[in-house]
Amino acid sequence: MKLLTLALGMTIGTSISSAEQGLALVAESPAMSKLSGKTSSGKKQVKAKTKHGKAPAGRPGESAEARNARMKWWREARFGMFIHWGPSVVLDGAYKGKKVPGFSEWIMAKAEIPIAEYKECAKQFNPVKYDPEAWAQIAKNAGMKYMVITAKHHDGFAMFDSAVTDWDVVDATPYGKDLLKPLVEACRKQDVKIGFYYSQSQDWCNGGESRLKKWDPAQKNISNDEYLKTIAVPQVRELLTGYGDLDMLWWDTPGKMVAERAELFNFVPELQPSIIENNRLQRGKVKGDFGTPENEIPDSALGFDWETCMTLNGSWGYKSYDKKWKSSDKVIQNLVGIVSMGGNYLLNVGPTAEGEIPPASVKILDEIGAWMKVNSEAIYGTTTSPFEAPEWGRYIRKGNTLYACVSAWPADGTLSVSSKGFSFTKATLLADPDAAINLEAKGETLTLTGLPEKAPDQSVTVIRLK
Ligand code: H79
Repeated sequence: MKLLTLALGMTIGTSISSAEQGLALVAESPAMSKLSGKTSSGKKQVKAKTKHGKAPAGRPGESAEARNARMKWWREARFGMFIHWGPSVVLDGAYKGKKVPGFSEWIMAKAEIPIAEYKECAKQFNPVKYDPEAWAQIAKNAGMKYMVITAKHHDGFAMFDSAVTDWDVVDATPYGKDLLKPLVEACRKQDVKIGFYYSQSQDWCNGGESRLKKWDPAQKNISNDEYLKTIAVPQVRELLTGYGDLDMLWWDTPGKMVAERAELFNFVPELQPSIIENNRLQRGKVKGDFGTPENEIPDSALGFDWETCMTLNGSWGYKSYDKKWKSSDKVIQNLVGIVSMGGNYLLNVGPTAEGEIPPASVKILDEIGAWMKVNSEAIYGTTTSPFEAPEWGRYIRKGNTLYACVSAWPADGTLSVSSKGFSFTKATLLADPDAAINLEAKGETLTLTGLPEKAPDQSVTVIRLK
């Protein structure tokens, strides 16, 4: 399976020289780890040929001022939780006794399961342990400011009570209750922003598009256009009218969504004036508010709003035997790398059929949360810096403050920091604010000395320069 087409375009161990570029701290996918090299600092360093296209156009006719106001919370938030959940998790990544490689939410297509058979999953989808308050708490503890949950994935199953199909949680499962409503309420209560993922074109059970060739005659009953009109459009309307003000709509996948088809969803901003949409509604990824690198980190700022979404192991949906968890250190380094390039990080969890976020995921998120409790001022509301990424880590800026985010701690207690345009008088270790650090300015460089021998934080140690 080819996880990332992008990995093919990478060169190995190249150093990145132009301003505002950072090291691409990439997700460890099989495809990438094969190609990625090590730098002298021991970190993986990959120069990825990115294909993030042009800036999403935003909303037609919207002023820059209005767009900035609408994007404000999202640009400050920087870190969110993605939740992939649905009846496919019942299969736990296996069909007829055989493991099916790849993303577990793709199992129906990969194993070519007939609709009638796949629908049996829903009869066993009974998440009695579902505790949306606890989920919102887990996200909040990790320092995540928003959440995006699959309202409908490519299998077409609606996680809400849809009037246009029985292929939904209320009609097709023993659980019988809307799964989205209590999560929206829990998020609002805990001040976590909430958005819905909606697969608007691909739909393997209701007759929508399929990226892989259709495998069941029952899928061919209606055309794509009829599908959009009878299922996708009314369902998006249900989502935008049944849950109060939503913060985001996360479209996926734009394959056959030519302009005329995307226009069917022009009612979205009319119904929800402040909602933020990603760039995956329309083919060519021209519409929307932000770009969406998937399981991949660009190697430089993109010049527009963007968000990397990423799995914590190798699957979006739950798969008990996928134990390739990224370490919390890696995830923290990813977060810092992304934020240093002006992006957001949407990190995925895949709850079980019973309704629990896997303990292994919670453990990683707790560790990230511990780091965030000390260092989050270098994450929220920050921007890119004017400097290229140094050997030892990343720069992140907030006004006149520069955060030196150090992942390769200097053995000699000395660190060279770019300082052109700033006038720093104080350096503070966020993890140890009372530690004395000496500053010596020389030209466009600041030298910090007297740093502790051991890194206060093994993932990323943040030094605030004011
Ligand atoms: O929801 C997650 C994925 O299921 C979804 N987007 C993220 C957020 C996604 N849909 N399509 N894709 C990702 C890319 C398609 C990958 C594919 Fe394949 C390559 C489809 C067929 C070949 C991987 C391998 C998935 C199935 C087989």
